[in-house]
Amino acid sequence: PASAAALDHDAIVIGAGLSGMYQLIRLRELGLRARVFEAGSGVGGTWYWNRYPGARFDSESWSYGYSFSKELLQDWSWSEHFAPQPETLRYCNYVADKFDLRRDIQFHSRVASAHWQEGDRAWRVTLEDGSHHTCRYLITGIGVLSTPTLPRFEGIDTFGGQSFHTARWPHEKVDFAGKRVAVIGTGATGVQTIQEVAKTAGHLTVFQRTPNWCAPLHNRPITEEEQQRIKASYDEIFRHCRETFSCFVHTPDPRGTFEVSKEEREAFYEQLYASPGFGIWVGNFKDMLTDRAANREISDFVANKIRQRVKDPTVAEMLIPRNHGFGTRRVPLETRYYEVYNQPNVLLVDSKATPIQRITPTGVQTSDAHYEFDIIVYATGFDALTGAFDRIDIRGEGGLTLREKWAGGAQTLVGMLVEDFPNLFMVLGPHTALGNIPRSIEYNVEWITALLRHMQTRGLTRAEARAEGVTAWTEHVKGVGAGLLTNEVDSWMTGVNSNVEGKQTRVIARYSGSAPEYRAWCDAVAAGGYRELDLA
Ligand code: NA7
Repeated sequence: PASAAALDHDAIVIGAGLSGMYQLIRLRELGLRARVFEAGSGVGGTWYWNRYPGARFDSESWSYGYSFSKELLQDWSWSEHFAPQPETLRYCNYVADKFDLRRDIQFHSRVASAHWQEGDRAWRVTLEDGSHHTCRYLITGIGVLSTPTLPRFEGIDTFGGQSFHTARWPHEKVDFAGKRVAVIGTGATGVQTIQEVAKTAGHLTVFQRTPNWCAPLHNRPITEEEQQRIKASYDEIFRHCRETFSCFVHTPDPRGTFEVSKEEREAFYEQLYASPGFGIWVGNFKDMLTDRAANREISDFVANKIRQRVKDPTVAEMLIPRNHGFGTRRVPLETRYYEVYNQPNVLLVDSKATPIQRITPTGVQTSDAHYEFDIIVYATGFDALTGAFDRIDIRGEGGLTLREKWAGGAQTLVGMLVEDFPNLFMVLGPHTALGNIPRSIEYNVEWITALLRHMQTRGLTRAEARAEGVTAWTEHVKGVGAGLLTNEVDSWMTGVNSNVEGKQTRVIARYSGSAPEYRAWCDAVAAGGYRELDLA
């Protein structure tokens, strides 16, 4: 192998979002020379790119920030229970400054390829500008929802007005006042965008292909007294998050839906509907996402809420999902979203009944009408989970590409390593536990760091997942997803994206077990001395 001195860096990290920034901090602690390559002009990842109007947390702010530094936790004060994107981006910049991260981050640097050189035991990383950089370890922090996808509409490039994908929003403010605006897409992003744009747009047309089950966010400012309480209880907050299913502050109710009377059930649903955050999704009766009849109960409850909130009964029915139950897709959290459809300047178009046929120089042509617009917003989502990996030419042993390796579905060891791709470590790779993302990121980074430390102390420089380890892990991932209604529905969580070649059918795209279960597996690998890996 090449000596460390012969390599440009000990480690290269791709991405300066929450994953990359924290990984950099930990690599420095190991005394490794690390370089972070970031495509954007600043840190923040998701919070750097997603500048669309209304972008904000659906996780409680005080459960979302990094937990690794007590000082940081005391220094930083979130202003709202669910902070808006500009504040989160400020937070990311604050972290970068506080830990002096920028000197190891190279911005405007998109990684084009990464090729493993077995002889050197090194990765050769090439940026889009053609420059090459070698390193022993390659760590990806490229996100699970970071590769935006546009619809494959004919004429999409011919539109004469302004058009934006929500995740490629300009840094300058976009003015909607008096404009005729289209929003295409009604996922979590579309919902946040629509409720904000509707405040100022001259006229707003929403193109909805599939309605989603939304629930109230109930955001509000954090009072001074709450701030003090939050800062005094961070240890407890994060301990609690570690124990919950998906690291949110909410815990499922231990009761089954039909163990309680109809009246009690209704009262519980009402209470959840009136409470902030994801409680109604991840703090509901324990069988909500596994028992069809239980799922029907909560779906009927939310459907009635929509009927109460939307004045025009026809529009209300259009907004109620028919083909999937409540919570089986990501639940968009909203603030007066349904009331938007009571505004005289807002029109809801059913894009399933009357599909968009093409984009014209002046607007949108559907199967039955032409709509004229000044601005088109594409809230059409991402090539999720594997999309960011597919955009980089990653080649492991013998020149095998990661795309080829994963052609039949992603296969990993604990979502962080891939057989035939030595010294490649993925923070939030496919099949890692997701949920409240920074909690998952911190765990992944710490696990990878512990592995590197283990190798360092033994003079080892090569780590590769073993086939048996990958098989056992993949079987586990398949097993934990069985019986979950979420996995019977098309969404990014099941690997479906109508705009991406080869992503038309459902696969086991993500880990759907609990975070504690996930960590137990990973911890066992470490405690057992990494027997699922070949270390040399
Ligand atoms: P999502 O949840 O994937 O939503 C994308 C939306 O765009 C969804 O309503 C899609 O309808 C719609 N869409 C996508 N392509 C088209 C075309 N070609 N025509 C019409 N409508 C289309 O992405 P988000 O950005 O909202 O959220 C992603 C995650 O980011 C979210 O879960 C959060 O955790 C953060 P469809 O439902 O496919 O019929």
